[in-house]
Amino acid sequence: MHETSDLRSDTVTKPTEKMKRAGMTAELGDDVMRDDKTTILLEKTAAEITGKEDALFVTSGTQGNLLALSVHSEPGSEIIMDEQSHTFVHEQGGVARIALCQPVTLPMKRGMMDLDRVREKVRAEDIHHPRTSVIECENTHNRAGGVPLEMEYLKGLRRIADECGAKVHMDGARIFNASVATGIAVKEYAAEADSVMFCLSKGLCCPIGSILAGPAEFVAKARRMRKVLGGGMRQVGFIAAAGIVALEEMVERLAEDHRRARVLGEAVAGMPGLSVDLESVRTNMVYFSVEKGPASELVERLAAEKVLCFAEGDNRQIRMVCHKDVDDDDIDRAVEALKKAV
Ligand code: TLP
Repeated sequence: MHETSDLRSDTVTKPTEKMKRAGMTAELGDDVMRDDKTTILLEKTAAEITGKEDALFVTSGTQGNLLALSVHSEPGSEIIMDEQSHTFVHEQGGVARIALCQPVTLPMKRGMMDLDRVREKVRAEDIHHPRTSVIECENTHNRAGGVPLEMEYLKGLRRIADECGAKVHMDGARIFNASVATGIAVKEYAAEADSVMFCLSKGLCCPIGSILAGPAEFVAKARRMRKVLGGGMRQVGFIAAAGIVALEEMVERLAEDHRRARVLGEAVAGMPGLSVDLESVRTNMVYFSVEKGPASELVERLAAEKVLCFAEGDNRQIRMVCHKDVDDDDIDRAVEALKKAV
């Protein structure tokens, strides 16, 4: 039994022994000089998996999204994204601050914006208007409960972007969760976007790092910009080695996290005082609403029972995330703690 049941995020996952060994024995070089063979292999593998020409190892998902949105845009242009997206809510306004773009936001349902409204937001060419440079989507969509996006939606975004000459960027922080849940290949999802970012440091359990994949010219520009952001790393094969292990060995097991999230979601559904939309429990997350009192108070009572999680949104919701370091006993403990604490 774990000392605590840590359901705060899949970012808390610890690297496996094999990942640590891989780092210790990796072939290393200066990656800014492109001498690090391990990083080059990780990037090549990631490009193949996403079906893109090239890929770049970046320090974090936030950095990957920022690079993509900066490279695809011009200062003063607009980026369409949903108002619950990680980029809009959790990335400190990096698109405004560093990419010098204005975000245009729309509501979402199950992680998807209404396509007619997206089309309405695209700017007509006019000397007074900013241009629409990028449309962003998030797959799986975190604040929608970790739901995978529908292919029809992605194809719709692609069509709109093509009509107006904009790019599509996919924040695929958890694209492997989407793929494992739906059976749709990562490559197939990524084919609808110009660029895709995915995280190695979440459910795939790496200690650090994300990937940004896209056309070779785009990746070359992102590599340059990564340097100016201080993200040019040297013997980074030390951590890239864990990424190779993750892509080889940690993807299929995500199904276990999804199964546990389902068990947890169904237990929560039967509890008075809590409500959960079970249709949104498709991958490794369970978001549920607390009918009485601020969710943060329930979070504190759960912590006293050694169950860790976060209050979300307007402090009415709680998020619990399943991952490699959460087992069946942790789920049982979370259910019992909830029964006691609600
Ligand atoms: N999400 C974290 C927190 O920042 C909220 C989490 O615990 O879920 N895109 C998506 C969809 C994400 O959920 C996250 C991280 C990121 C991007 C950013 O990744 P990092 O943390 O590597 O910058």
